[in-house]
Amino acid sequence: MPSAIAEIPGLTYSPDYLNSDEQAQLLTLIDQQTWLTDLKRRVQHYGYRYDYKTRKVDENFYLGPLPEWLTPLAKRLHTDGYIADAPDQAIINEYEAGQGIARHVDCIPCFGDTIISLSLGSACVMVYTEIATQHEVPILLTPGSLVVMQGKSRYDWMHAIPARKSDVLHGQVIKRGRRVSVTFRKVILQH
Ligand SMILES: O=C(O)CCC(=O)C(=O)O
Repeated sequence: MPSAIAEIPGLTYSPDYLNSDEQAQLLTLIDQQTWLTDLKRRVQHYGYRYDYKTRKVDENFYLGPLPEWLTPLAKRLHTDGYIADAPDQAIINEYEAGQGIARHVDCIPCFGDTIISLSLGSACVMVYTEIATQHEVPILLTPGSLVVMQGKSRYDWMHAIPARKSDVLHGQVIKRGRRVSVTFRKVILQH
């Protein structure tokens, strides 16, 4: 395990979860769907719509089951033991070079204890920040990899993708291209 990952309790990183053919097929399917354009970056929401204004999901935002083309992957993550319940929500984010996502903890009352992000396209650095200490740890996410947030990494650390065109890691400049991520979650409904 690279030492940076060991600094973040509860974080698992699995490179090459999807092989290059699987990555290309999934990216083609994603690009055949409709992108939402209300944010700076384009997104697609499945299962439940996430409301960026109220920062939550509830039963009124149910869109239907995950689409047929995404369901096998959601099930595979579950049967491979990455998540206790099969995910029922996915957000696909597209980042052109220079785009990012502000640091955040995924909605605690809305989503279960496991958040899984699959990377496609370009590599990028995700920066984890421990809330209590503001200690930052950059983690390189390569195409086909999974990053799984559970425990402290899910609840006590924020994650962000700085909006920049390249990342510098261990003195090496890594240029960014278009990255597409698929983040899987299990929704918790409040009653
Ligand atoms: O792009 C990613 O890997 C992470 C996306 C994310 O943090 C989110 O959708 O909340």
